[in-house]
Amino acid sequence: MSKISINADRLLGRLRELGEIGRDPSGHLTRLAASDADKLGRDTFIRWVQTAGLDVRVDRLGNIFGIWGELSPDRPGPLLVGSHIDTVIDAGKLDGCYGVLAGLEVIQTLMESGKVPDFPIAVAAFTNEEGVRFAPDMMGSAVFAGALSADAALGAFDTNGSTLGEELERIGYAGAEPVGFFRPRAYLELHIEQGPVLEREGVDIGVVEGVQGISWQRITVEGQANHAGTTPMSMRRDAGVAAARITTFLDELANAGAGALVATVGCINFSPNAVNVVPGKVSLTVDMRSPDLTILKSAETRLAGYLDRLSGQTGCAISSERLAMTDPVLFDKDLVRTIERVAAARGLSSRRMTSGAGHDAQLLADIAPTAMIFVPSVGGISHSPKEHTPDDHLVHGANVLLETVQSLSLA
Ligand code: HGY
Ligand code: MN
Ligand code: MN
Repeated sequence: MSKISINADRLLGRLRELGEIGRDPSGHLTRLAASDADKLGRDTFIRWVQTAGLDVRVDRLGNIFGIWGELSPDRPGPLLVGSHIDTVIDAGKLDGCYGVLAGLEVIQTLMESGKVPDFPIAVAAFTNEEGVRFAPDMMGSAVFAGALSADAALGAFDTNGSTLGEELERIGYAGAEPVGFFRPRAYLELHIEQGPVLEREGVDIGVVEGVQGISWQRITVEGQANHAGTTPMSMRRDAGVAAARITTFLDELANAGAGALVATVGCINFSPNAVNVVPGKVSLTVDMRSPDLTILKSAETRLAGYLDRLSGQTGCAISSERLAMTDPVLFDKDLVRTIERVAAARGLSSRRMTSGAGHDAQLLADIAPTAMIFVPSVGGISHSPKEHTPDDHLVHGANVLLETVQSLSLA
């Protein structure tokens, strides 16, 4: 198979251009799912997909697909590449976007090479991977893979009381295609590592064998709002104190897990949130993860037991609502080996690893042979404007995706 390479300037230019869409006046980048900024990002991606000559299809969840070749109900589906273009708050410009734009670049490069694959190849931008505005995360891919009903997803509320379905209608991305209108023959996702391993070890490519499990909860603590000066400590039911103890409990639980468990409280809201009022109510979110489902479930049980005890100690009513639970997955062994072989053939060092971050691939793995390719993250930083990967690494990763797709689709 002759060696071809992607058009690096085109990919890097598009990453920069998409990375400027959704910046606020202070320069923070935020494109939450189904927001106006997300619409602008989607419109830009579709413009590039159309320019490349692909057939654009959008499903009911707003998942966008650019397809090269004819889908046929009586033949296996397309080889699918992709990721997501929605972001967290004050985000970097690579998380998700790199996999979508490199996927488009790979297809465009193959089209320009004059090679004709044995079957269709498609690129996907899945809706609401981050789950910041509408829970759970990986929502578009979960519905596409049949792990979540379209009605449940479209009925998810954001904090303003809007549903995802209403917002997709509003931005013009409530697509005509039924969810799951095709089944991919395989799925490959290129992504930044978002962790410190590859950089620390000086390795070019992460060959991802699987993704750890994710448990999200929203915990509500109800105490009693009261005067911060006159109320004796013995009479207080301070929801803020209970929330602080939950946060430190989780930190101690994770640190006792010797790396097999991670946990954080990412959001916390006090009510009435006034300097001179004992907080009457606190709402907080819990994100726990482990590659071992037994450890993750045990952590959930330990937390539930702690909340019961804490309620008795503080006199606060404490309730918990599950926001997301995605099991750990292992990827397709043959695909993993192919990626490893391609990296070596391109003179790149690689190492096998498990993803600490959740990805659409975690859901696609249920319906198709799936694997992921990582490139290093500087300082292991992501979900931050400091997120960065040097251009040469971005190009290496895209060429590994290209050659992996070639080896799967061109005899
Ligand atoms: O939360 C995650 O791991 C992913 O970035 N959605
Ligand atoms: Mn991502
Ligand atoms: Mn992310």
